[in-house]
Amino acid sequence: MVHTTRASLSRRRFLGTAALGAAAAMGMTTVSVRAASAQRSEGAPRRVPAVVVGSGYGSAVTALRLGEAGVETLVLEMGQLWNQPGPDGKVFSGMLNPDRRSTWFKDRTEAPLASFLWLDLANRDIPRYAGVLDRVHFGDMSVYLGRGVGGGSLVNGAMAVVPKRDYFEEILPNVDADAMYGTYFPRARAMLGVNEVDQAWFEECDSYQYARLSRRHAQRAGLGTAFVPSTYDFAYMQQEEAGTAPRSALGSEVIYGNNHGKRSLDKSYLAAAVGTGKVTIAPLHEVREVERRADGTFVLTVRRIDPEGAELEVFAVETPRLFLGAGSVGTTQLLVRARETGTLPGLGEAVGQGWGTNGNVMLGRANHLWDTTGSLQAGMPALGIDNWADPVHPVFAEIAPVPAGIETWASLYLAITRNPERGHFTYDAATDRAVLNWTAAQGQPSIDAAKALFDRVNDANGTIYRHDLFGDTRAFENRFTYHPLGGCVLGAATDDHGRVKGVPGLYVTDGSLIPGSTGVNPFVTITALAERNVEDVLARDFG
Ligand code: FAE
Repeated sequence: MVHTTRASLSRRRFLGTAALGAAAAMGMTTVSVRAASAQRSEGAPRRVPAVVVGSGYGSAVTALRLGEAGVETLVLEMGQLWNQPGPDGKVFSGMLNPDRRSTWFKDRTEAPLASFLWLDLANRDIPRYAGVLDRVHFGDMSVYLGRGVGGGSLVNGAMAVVPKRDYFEEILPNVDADAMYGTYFPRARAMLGVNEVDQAWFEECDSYQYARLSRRHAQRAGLGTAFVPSTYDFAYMQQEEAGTAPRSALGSEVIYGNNHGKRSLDKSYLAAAVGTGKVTIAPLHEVREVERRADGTFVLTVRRIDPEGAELEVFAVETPRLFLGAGSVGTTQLLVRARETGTLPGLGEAVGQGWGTNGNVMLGRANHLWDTTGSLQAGMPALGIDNWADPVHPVFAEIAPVPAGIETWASLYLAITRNPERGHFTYDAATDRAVLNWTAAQGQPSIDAAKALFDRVNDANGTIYRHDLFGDTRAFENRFTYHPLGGCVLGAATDDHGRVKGVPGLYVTDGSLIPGSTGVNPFVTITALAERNVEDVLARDFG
């Protein structure tokens, strides 16, 4: 691998950040260091040495390392480049009054907290637009996804957690854990800009009163909590609370993007990738189809749209090396469709298998009137209830905010549970689309685990569940996941470094490699695994 010094990396980031900014201001269709200064509008190159599909965690790592190795790389991303202010002077719209920027081509927003006191207060009718958050529906399960240059990093809660080593070894037994914990997790954390909350400030600030309350309630039940590192800049958050910087995490901004404070991938890996001078990012370019010719060249059918959704062109890109980083859903859908329609005939049956929700289940508890959470709530969680050691129902529950701007007397949690159920993708010829097969019953183990934990918390505090938050009367919401994982599992659909079995030159780099579960929030694992895999691929396949 190319050795990266701190100085060369920050120069690359500087160049790349400048290019990303210039591209947005000039309305360019592709972003690279050279294009940014020279061309106003240029179609994507038609034949390139390497293509990366998507620009989330796996893709961003891959693009940077390919660029550093001198490989001309084109990143095709279906979402927008998010750094152009709207009429209100902001890039993203907030959660309290979302507009079209919030949501990927829908008529109404689809917030995870569907109701409050059974009233739909969070959602708005909006014009269809290439907004930043998507909710993809498949029968009993829907999946939240980030859309844009930076993928999930644009919309996520920034919780940057390294999985427990013994669980990591269990889910990915063929991966050398010494190398992961000694080299790749630290590398990923450094590159992502992971930082820790100042604990003295945490104990006294207004914005984490809700987390301290949940910790107290957990402790009464004999449960421990753990601080959670973040890619949100906690020093910036302190300035927000002090009133010396514009509010973002403290201004009810999370799932529709943060206007400040978030170290999303466009500010870290992707800026550095563009700064190598070898990587071009093409936003609003969706890969519709992947085909492999007899000579081994991949031919991609690419559709370019404008932010309102009008089709501008459909064209082909050719490449001998194709890296799929379209996320667990995107990558798996592309591959299952390609296998079933015969465009990638070498693909095996393991493609489309081993998909899971990371055991996600959301729930709220109703607090006593004297136990206030506070109206100012940091949108980025900093604490979790860690009961993963429980032999029957392991749970890691993030203490989530309710950033409503008013006192709600609700404590909210996103529980990550150890759910052994797995879904799979099949091809639906009628809609020409690969679809996820997952039933409501498969979510029950997650509910059982979360209930076991939070019954204890409620019993110890004389509290009850909230039944008004999810659009009906249910207490546990597991009809969606934030953490889709699997579909092209490492060591099954691919070799042990993400090379797709049966299709030379094709690689998977994203969350679809992880078999359905990480036991913690997944992006650090996805990033570290991509670092490990691309190092091996560059060493062996790019000789
Ligand atoms: P991902 O980041 O999803 O990127 C895939 C990219 O590919 C996207 O930009 C797509 O638009 C693009 N794409 C898809 N299909 C195509 C196509 N055909 N052509 C071109 N482009 C395409 O993939 N994880 C944590 O660790 N901590 C958290 O606090 C956390 N909070 C979350 C909160 C929310 C609301 C959500 C939605 C997710 C959260 N996650 C969190 C999950 C995390 O963001 C997710 O695991 C990663 O983003 C997945 O990374 P991938 O590289 O797999």
